[in-house]
Amino acid sequence: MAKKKNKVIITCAVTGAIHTPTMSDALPYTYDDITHQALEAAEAGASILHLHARNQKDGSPSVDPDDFKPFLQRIKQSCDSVLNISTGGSLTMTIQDRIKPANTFSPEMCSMNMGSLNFSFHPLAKRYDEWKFDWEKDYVANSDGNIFRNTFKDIKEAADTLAPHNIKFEHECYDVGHLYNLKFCMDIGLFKQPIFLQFVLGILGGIGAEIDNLVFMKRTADRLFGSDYQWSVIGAGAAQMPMASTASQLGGNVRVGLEDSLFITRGELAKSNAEQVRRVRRIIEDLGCEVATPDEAREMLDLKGADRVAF
Ligand code: KMH
Ligand code: ZN
Repeated sequence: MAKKKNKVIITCAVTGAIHTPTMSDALPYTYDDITHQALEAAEAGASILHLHARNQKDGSPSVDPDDFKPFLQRIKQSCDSVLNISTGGSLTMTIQDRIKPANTFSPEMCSMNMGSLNFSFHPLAKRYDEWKFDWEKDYVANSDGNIFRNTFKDIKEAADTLAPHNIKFEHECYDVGHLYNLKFCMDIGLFKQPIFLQFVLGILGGIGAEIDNLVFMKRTADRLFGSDYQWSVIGAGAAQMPMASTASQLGGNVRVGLEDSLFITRGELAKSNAEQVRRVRRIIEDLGCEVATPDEAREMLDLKGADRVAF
């Protein structure tokens, strides 16, 4: 998997399952808004769109394929970006439900979470006195009791179920141990090179968003996987732009989007996903790199092609 010199792939994760509608009016949850914001992000330079679905009426996370279909088709018809379907769902869902959308739509890419962890955002609950929807407060406040479950058995079930689709996995690694989990899974034949790693830094329960930790993850991956892999970074919350800037200078790719940070700068909510994409693009270009087009991303990640999806 060749890294094109100086080319950086921007992934935009449009809505996710961490944040809730009360936290930002910009967080999309209707089919229309997810479509609109995904297309704007693509236009701004996101060559990969990482997509979750939500319930239309109240914005709660959904893994119902019927909640993906309307926006997958519309986004595909109107832009060339690679569509990446989450298999993360939300923290309380089973792996069987979480993989249904990818198994139904056979996208070019989907996420693959490489280990279990405490995954909490309960401190956010204190910031709000009133909530737009009934489900939000408990969802956020009770996340201190959540384990994001991705056992070896879960990973094998996801890998075996999705194997016929030739999907490129975004291997989400929230700590160094997850890289060893991935290596083990490769050794038993679940995943093959060339792989695409997403280092996730700054989730409460995972490794902290510090440059030392990013370098540690990268050096560990170099030892485990050699040179035939691509990597990208998510810095959660306030770490989003600092981690992205650093990654672009270390030869990596970047992920932004309202899934992982609602802000454009400290204390200021982003108006849209596209605003974050434009900001990171400007940083990347100012630092002397170029943003990869969707076709360049397809070549860099060795993807099957947009004509081989099922939507
Ligand atoms: N929001 C990320 C830290 C997934 O979609 O599979 C986790 C995530 C999981 O993106
Ligand atoms: Zn996600």
